[in-house]
Formats: sequence, C-alpha cells, structure tokens
Amino acid sequence: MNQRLFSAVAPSGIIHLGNYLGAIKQWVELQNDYDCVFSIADYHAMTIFQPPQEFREKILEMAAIYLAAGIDPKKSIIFIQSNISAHAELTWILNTLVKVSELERMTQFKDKAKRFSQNINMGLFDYPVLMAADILLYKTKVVPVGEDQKQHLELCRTLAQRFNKVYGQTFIIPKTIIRKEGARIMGLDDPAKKMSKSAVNPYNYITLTDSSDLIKEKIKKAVTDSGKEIIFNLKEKPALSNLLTIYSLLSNKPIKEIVKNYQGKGYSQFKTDLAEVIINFLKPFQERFENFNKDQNYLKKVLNEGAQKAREIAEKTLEEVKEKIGLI
Ligand code: AQP
Repeated sequence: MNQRLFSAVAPSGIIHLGNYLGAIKQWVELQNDYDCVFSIADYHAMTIFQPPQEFREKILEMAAIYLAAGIDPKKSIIFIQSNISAHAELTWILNTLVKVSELERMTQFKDKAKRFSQNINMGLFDYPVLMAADILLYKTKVVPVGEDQKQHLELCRTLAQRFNKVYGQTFIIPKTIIRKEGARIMGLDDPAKKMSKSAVNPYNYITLTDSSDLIKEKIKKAVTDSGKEIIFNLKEKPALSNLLTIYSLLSNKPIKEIVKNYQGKGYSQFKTDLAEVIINFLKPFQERFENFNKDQNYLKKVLNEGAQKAREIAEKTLEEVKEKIGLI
C-alpha cells in the first residue's frame, strides 16, 4: 500500500487556472505514487451563499472537471464531502480543541470576512477546522495544495498533535506539498491579490471552461506593469511575472526561454500569444469536460462508488476517535 494523499476543491464556482496550476495539476501527476482521495468540498463552498439549483450543477461539474483533468477513478477515490457524515462529526470534536484566537488569525477568514461582510457566518470562521477533519479522517500523509492553504494546513497539524497528546496517538501528522511554480497565481485584475473563484470581478480569473473569445478579452484586459520590456521580476513587474508564470506552466517552456523570445517585442504581442497558449491548452480539456458533464449518470456512479470507499476509511477513523475520547 502507498502512502495516502488527500486534497479537495470547493465547488464555489468553476475552477480557474490558479486552482489547476496550484493543485489539480499535481494531483494528476501524484496519482501513481500515492493512494489518492479527492473530495468535492461542498460544505466548504456553503460558507459563501450558493443558490441551490446552481449549486447542484456546480458540484457535478466539479466531478466532470476532475475527470477531464485526468483524475482516474480506477486509481483514485473521488467523492462529495457531504455524502460522508463523519466529516461534520469530526469537525465538532476538533472544534472542542481549537482556540477561537487560532481561527481569528487565519488570513483567509480575515480576507473573506472583508469581502463578504454581509455574511460573516460561523462556517466561514470554522472553515479550517472542517478542512482539518477532511484530512485527518483519511490518515493522510501528504496534502498537495496552493500556497494560500499553507496556514490552514499548519492548523490541521497543530490540531492533530493536540488530539494525539490529549487522547493518545491517533492521527498522522500530514505533510504539505506546495509546488515552487504556480503555488500562487495572482488575479489578472490585481497582481497583489490571488486568483480566486469567488472574486467579484470576472476579469480576476480565467476558468477552465472560458470560451476562446473570453480568454482573449480577459488577457487583453489583464493589468500590466509600467514599461515595455518583457522581464520576470516579481517586485518590479508582478503582473507581467504572473502572466509569464502562466505562460511557462501551460507551454512547458522555461521562463528564461520565453523572456528571450520576447526581447524587443512589446506587451501586446506577448499577450496575444499568451491567450493562444491558454486556448490551446484548454481546448482538449474542454472537449473532455463537455463529454463527462453530459453523462450525469456516469458522474453519479463514480461519486457513489467513491463515497462508498471513502466512507469505509472515514468511519473507521471516527470510531477510533470516539472510543479514545470516551464516547459510548
Ligand atoms: N490563486 C491560486 N494559485 C494557486 N493555487 C490556488 N488555489 C486556490 N487559489 C489559487 C488552490 O486551489 C485548491 C482549491 O482551492 P479551494 O477551492 O479549496 O479554495 P480556495 O483556496 O479558497 O480557492 P479560491 O479559488 O480562492 O476559491 P474561493 O474563492 O471559493 O475561496 C487549493 O489547493 C488552493 O490552495
């Protein structure tokens, strides 16, 4: 048996290039080396209001995205978080170990509380504890994520250690895997903020299902830095450096080579070509996505089978946890 890997995406919208490059691309590559469990984190998505009919569609679309990206249900478990009640139960138990002050420090909470000030709900505050429960239930060894989740992973490790100390060795302390490149793709509208599904401005992100015309328009409108030269410099040219990172990761060309190719050429040529690189990458993905998304029966079958396998692991851990605590 290989070591277990767990990761998830919240179906709070169609995933964007940041989610793909920061997380899902690695999942596909790591499938052969680990026993992988990939969740569609619908409870997490609810921390921001989701209209029910759209929500149902987004959850199944996320399954189609996983499959189109190359997650193989024969190798990996794919399931919907809310199908397994152990996630909510372990969250409650971990809630009794976490300090309010620890959750108040979470930058994602502070950021979303500002952006969604009309709906600062308890779920938004408790998001990292639910995430810890997700991971710990599967006795996970490694968690591949983008950089924005680093702080949440640290809290997960702290809670696992705290539980083990109080009740005896139970949880594995998971290791975070963050890739060097693509771990933090920034918004196209503002290089100081990360690309985010819940960004109010759709020109912040490129989703994996955006049309060619929309991609061209979004790249054309993407903010660039002053000057004309194409160079990679995160401090002086953060917007351009972000675009170069996307170009490099999707074309598999080193940034140095791209920079060399654009010597003497301006932003306009670079942006036109970048749009082409993105479109060429997304076209075959979108065809696969459409095919999977049309076949809702197949998606439900994959998710049901995944839930059965995930439930077996999760319930066993929860039983062990309850016994250690003294619950009857
Ligand atoms: N901009 C990003 N660059 C690199 N990786 C990213 N991830 C998210 N944004 C970027 C990684 O994608 C995975 C799934 O994220 P999530 O759905 O759990 O929620 P998130 O991190 O909060 O992502 P979003 O897009 O900003 O969604 P909303 O707006 O719903 O919160 C994670 O591994 C994450 O690190």
